[in-house]
Amino acid sequence: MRRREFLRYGGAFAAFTAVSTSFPSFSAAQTTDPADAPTGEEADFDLEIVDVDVELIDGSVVPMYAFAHAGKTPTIPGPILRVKQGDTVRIDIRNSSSRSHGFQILGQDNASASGLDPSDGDGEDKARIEFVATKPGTYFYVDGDNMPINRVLGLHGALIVEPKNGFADGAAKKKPMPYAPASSASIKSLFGALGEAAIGGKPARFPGKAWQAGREYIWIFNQIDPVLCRRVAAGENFSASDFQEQFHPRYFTINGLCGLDSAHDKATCPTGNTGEPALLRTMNAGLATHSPHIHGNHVFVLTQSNANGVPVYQQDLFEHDVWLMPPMMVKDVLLPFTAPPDIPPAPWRMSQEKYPLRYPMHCHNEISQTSAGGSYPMGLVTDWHIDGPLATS
Ligand SMILES: [Cu+2]
Repeated sequence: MRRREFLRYGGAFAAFTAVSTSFPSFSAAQTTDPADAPTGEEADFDLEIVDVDVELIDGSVVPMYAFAHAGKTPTIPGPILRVKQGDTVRIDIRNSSSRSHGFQILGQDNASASGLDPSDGDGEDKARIEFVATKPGTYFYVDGDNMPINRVLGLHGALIVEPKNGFADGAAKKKPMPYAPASSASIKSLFGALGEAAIGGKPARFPGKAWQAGREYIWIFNQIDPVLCRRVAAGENFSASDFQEQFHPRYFTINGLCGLDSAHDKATCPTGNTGEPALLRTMNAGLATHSPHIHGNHVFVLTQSNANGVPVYQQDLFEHDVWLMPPMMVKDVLLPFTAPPDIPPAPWRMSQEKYPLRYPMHCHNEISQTSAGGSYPMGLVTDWHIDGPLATS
C-alpha cells in the first residue's frame, strides 16, 4: 500500500499539463514486432492506483482515488495513454490503494482486470492486460469495479488510439486526420477541406492550414460530491443505485480543474491562430449530463461513443453550438478556428482586429458553472483563444 498522497491543486494541474504535452514519450506502444511473446515482455504502461487527498478550488480537501504511472505523481484524470491502431498493448496495474480495485478500457476487447486486492508493497503484485488496439478514436479507461463509484471518485482517464494511415488525401499526405480514411466519407471530406484554397470564384470554406496530428485537446468532465467522498473513505459501502440517488455534486471539473484554473491551464485551453483547426476529445466521467457550449465558433461532432464505449464515426456532420454529454459519453469534435463571423477584418482602419480574441466554453447545465454551492463561475468552464490572424501553411 502506498501512503495516502496529497494532491495540491496546483500540483495536480502541473502534473496533468506535463502528461498531456509529452505524449511522444508514450510511443513505446507504437511499434509491434509480430515475434513479441506476451509473457515476460515489458509493459507499455505500468499503472498504479493510489488513495489521494485532493485540494479543491476553494481550498477544501476531499479523499479520492487516482491513477499514476507506477511510482509517479498521481493525477485525476489519470495519465493519457496513447497507442496506434493494430498495436499489441500491454498494461500492468498495481493496486496501492487501501481498497480493492479494477481496470477496464471500455470499447476494447480483453482489456479489463477486476478484483485487485491491495498490494503488500513488494512490487510483485500486478495484473497484466494485453489487447490489440482497434478502431482509432478516444476511449475511456476506468476502474470497472464497483461502478460507478470508483470511477466518479477519480479512477478514469483517456486512451487514444491513433490511426496507422490517417490521411484524408491518400498518398499526398498533406491532410492528416485522426481516423482511418475509410472511417466516414464526410469526416474525410471535412479534413480534406481544412486549409483548402479558394476554387474559382468560390471562397475557401476553411482558409488556413490542414489539421496537424497532435493538435488536440482532451476535456474530461467529472463531478465531486465531498460528502460521498468522505463516507466512502470512512469505509461505507454503497450500492450503485444508493450512490447515484444520494449524489449531490458541489464541484464540476474539466481535467480535474474548475473555473479560473481550467481557463489558465495550457493543456485545457485551446489556443492557435485563425485557420489552425484543433480536435477536442470530450469525455464525461461523472453522473451529471453536461452540455458544453462554445463562443466564437461552432464545432463539428465527428464521433460519438456507443453503449459499449466504441466510437461511432458520424456520417452526417453538423455544426453544433452545444453538444450533449450524458454520463460516460465520449465525443470527438472539431474546433475549426475559423474567423468568427462578427469580427470585422479591418475595423476603424486597423489592419485587423486586436488579438488575442478570448472566448469561453461553458456548460449550459447552469448548476455546473458553480463550485461549493454557488461560487460563480468556478465550475465547468474554460477559455479558448484565437491568438492572431489567418495562418497559412
Ligand atoms: Cu455562452
